[in-house]
Amino acid sequence: MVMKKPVSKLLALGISMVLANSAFAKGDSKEPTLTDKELKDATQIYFDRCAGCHGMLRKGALGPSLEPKKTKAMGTAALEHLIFNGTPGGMPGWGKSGELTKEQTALMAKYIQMTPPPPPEKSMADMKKSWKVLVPVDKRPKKPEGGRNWKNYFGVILRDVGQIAIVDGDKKEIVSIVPSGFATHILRTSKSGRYMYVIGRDGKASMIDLWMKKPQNVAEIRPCNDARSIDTSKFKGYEDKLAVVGCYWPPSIVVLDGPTLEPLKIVSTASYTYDTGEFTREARVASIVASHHAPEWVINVKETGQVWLYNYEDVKNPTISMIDAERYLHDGGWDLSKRYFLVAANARNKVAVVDTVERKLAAMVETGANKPHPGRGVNIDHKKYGPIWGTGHIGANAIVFIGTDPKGHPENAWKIVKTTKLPGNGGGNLFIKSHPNSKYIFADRPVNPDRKLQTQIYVLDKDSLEVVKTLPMPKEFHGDFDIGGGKKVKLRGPVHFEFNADGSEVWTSVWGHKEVPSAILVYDSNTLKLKNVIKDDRLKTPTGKFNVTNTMDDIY
Ligand code: DHE
Repeated sequence: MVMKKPVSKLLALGISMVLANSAFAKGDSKEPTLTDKELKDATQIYFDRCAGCHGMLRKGALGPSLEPKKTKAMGTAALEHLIFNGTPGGMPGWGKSGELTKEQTALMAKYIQMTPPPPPEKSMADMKKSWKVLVPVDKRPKKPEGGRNWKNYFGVILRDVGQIAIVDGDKKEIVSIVPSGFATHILRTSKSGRYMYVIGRDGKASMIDLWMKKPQNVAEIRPCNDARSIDTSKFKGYEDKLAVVGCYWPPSIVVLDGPTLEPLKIVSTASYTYDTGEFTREARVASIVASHHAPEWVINVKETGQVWLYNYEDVKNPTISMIDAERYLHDGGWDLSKRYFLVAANARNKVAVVDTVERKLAAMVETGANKPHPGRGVNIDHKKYGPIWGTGHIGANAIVFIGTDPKGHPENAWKIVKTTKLPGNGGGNLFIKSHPNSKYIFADRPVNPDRKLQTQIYVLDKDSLEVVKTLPMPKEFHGDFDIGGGKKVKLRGPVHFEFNADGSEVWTSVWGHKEVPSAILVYDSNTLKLKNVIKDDRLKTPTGKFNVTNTMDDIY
């Protein structure tokens, strides 16, 4: 069965290149065999749903390795069960959630017992072919048009339809819907906030000009086949000058011209693991942030466990400081002072702390729980503990708070000051967020297997650091939604939080199904009252939301 997905022509090209390289296309006597059509479908599903956690070469990262020697030993029936139902460790139940049919589940159980094909490479010439300046710099507005408060716009990712909704945060209106890459992952802004940079899972980067009356893409390029991160140069003197894409495949850093996205420099991240010294072809770029202290990006290389401080002053001849940290580096955020970057090393249940002033590893904190997943984490200036940063966990019920002020509060620095349990069992938390103007911290739990726990929002008090309230998803989003052909699906529940520019509201997405329009829930960030439900037929599978002011200034 073919998954009905909007596969871009370029993604399709990447997949067909994978197939052309495939060692198993004709079948191996010890491995299950598939028809050409099945193989094409399975390769696509693997890319869409599995590669992010298990790796293109299936050596594992956030999810375990799926190399054939292991999967063959598990057998088709056990694999089908796992893929359909998920695991308490955070793997989604792809069948249970309605994303994969029984037939697709069976197909994937066979596919992952086969030898992974080598994925395609990408040269500067390939990148240039995909580069388009859609609106030249001199044809763009000279000042903001449209009379709206653009610094309170939200870019909302409509994941499965490959679009971005630009929503006016004051008026709660969609200002425009902009096409993006496949299963778009994150947005970041330029330092001035004017441009929103978008990265799709298919590695397509695009930039939206928010000064336009109806914001639209002004440039696009596809520097990779698979990517998760993008950021811009934010240091004084380099504002809005450069952009950088972190590629999962080919594992690399690609530096782009900020205003046009012209590709300027490619640096491979394939390297040696920091601890065992093994060569790792699939050394993927996870999170990237722009340093506030130097013309540098903090680039986290997942599989090797190294943090690279990438100096972009001389674009053609960059200097890179490699800091040994831990595996597998994933997402993270700044501390309150924006000097220290805290990044999850999710295979080792640790948080690595990088000091961007002294340019070295400041600490390694064991969180004591399975798979820290901070998003950007949360910052609080706590009465008792001083400045602290918090993270949730995918695989355990633990929100952990860590002291981040070695000068003012040395007794708490890089130590866990508090671990908070959410009500009910199991982890499944993906994001937590707060704002200096809110009394609360908000946590989601969309990958907990229990339906009730999955669909609640957890509100923690900033003083006690305890859960003081749970907000259930409004009734209208529960129940089964008909998507045609006799098929019904459930919406997954709230995912990811973002505040408006003054911090008085917190927004969360009802993560749904691409056939079903869903909504954004807007709560008062202090009274916790549901103020608005932004509904629109175009709001399909909303996930991450990025407010211009908070993204420009790294407020969380
Ligand atoms: Fe994400 C951030 C990787 C699945 C929504 N995600 C990140 C970052 C990385 C990453 C490396 C940090 C980027 C940065 O700061 O520069 N995410 C991955 C994966 O590899 C993974 C586990 C599997 C995959 O196949 O992609 C994955 N992520 C998801 C989802 O399933 C989510 C919930 C919905 C979706 O888009 O598919 C999701 N990830 C997000 C969001 C952020 C993010 C909203 C940014 C958080 C923020 O507040 O900044």
